[in-house]
Amino acid sequence: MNIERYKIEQHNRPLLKEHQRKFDFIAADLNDVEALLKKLADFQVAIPSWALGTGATRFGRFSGGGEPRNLEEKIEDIGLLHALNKSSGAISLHIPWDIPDNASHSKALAAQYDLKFDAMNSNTFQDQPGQKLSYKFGSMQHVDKGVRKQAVDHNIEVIKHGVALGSQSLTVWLSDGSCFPGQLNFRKAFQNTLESLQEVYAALPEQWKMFVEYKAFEPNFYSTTVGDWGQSLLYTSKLGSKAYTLVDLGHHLANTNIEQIVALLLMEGKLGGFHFNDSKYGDDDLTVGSIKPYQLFLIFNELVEGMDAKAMNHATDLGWMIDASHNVKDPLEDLLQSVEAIMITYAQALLVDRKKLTEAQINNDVVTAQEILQQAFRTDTRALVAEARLRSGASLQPLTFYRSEKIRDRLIKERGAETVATGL
Ligand SMILES: [Mn+2]
Repeated sequence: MNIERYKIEQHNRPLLKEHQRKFDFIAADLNDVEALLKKLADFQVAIPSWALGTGATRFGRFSGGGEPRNLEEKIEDIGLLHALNKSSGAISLHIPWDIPDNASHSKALAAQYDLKFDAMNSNTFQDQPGQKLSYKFGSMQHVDKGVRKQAVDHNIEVIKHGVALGSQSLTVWLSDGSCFPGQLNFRKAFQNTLESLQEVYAALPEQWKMFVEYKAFEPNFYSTTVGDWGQSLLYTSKLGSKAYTLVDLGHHLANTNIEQIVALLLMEGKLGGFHFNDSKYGDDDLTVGSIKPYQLFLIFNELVEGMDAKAMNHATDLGWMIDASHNVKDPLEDLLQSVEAIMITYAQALLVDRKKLTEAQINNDVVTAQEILQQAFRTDTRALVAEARLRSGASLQPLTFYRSEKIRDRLIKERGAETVATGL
């Protein structure tokens, strides 16, 4: 479904006056509002192909209808989001759920919607129909060399699909681990995994990056072979300069200080990418910013500080992606909310008075340090984000537009009420 530009302009028109008032109010307090707006406009968050359908728990799945039936429709859905917010200009594919029939066709379709192919994601956490060997007891860690080879070959295959689409990174998330004490020899599991990752690493094209994502638990509940940022950093350090650690917000134990992890990985030049979501208990995959917005702000604060310290480009030097699942919301509405939450928080982090914060830190002025952070966090940056969107030709209120245009109803009409997107 295409969203015509004039429709967006038509929708924006009656909202302009109110928006201008709010924007002028916040802009009056800012030093270089143009530079800030440019950073916001440049910042793009990749949408994963598996977030476009209604996800599920092991208890059930309640589809909302109109889900994309194939890769083309997934690209269309992300194109739709991008037309509304101009901040979702990338798609992250999962193999084998999204094997393109015709890569050049998919690439051309994505380009039509101004979308790039972000990181490719491999899958050795499930057995696929017809697969020779099982991943029941792990993939890259497996005691059987044949299983490890199958997992390596799959990842190399994923790289090939990525090359054809113009992607430049591979994300490896392994569910490898053990459910019971004694099941694994930890050292051997690590060494097998490292050896497997090295074989994949050797197949990376020149410009490519490899992201090693960690997760504390689930589906294994006793040990995970890439279980935390220390283990991921160990692998990526041994692998080489094209290997980076990927942080998924939901993959930590409760109350982990993720912002500190981010700061240190950036310091080491080993933070590669980010998966956004939110959670209350574990890997809940809830809408970004819906549960712990202050934590998200503190993380963004470290991201901005750490990237600026290394003169990194905020928009392009790290891979930004949403990794979420939707049980009760329309996935597209949820993704609009998630992207909005990311942009609002990024804008807040850009407002932190770094000079004053450094002074406060040097003077051990704990109260002032807290005041500075919370001053930025409590600033309503929505008008800044909306202004950046407006200037990029997007909607002032993407969610309102989505609803008033009855986009889900139109998708159901077009695709049917019973469609189920591939994925989890
Ligand atoms: Mn993830």
